[in-house]
Amino acid sequence: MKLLTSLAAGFLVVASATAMAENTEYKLVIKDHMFEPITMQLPAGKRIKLTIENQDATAEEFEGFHFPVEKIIPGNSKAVVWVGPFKPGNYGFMGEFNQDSAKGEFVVE
Ligand SMILES: [Cu+2]
Repeated sequence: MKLLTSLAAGFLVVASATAMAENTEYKLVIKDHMFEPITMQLPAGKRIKLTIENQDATAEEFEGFHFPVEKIIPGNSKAVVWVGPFKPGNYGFMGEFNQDSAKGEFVVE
């Protein structure tokens, strides 16, 4: 009986963590000095946990044009930044070390 109870509790914890992840966690990849995806849909009014995975060998700096985030991500590593809450609209960002190719946009609805 005790075992069943703790299994059920464990399941509930996992289930709520998954629901939370779907709501607020997003991932951007940097590859060949470009962002994937280039356009990312985000919900308005929420803090967004954004994991940026730099698959290139060289460092990149993630920077928002109209939101105050600047983060250097070394080559072949990941970093987490928090963005928002945003009002609906479009918010461009770039990789400052490769500005010609590394461009993207959040589309917030
Ligand atoms: Cu910068």
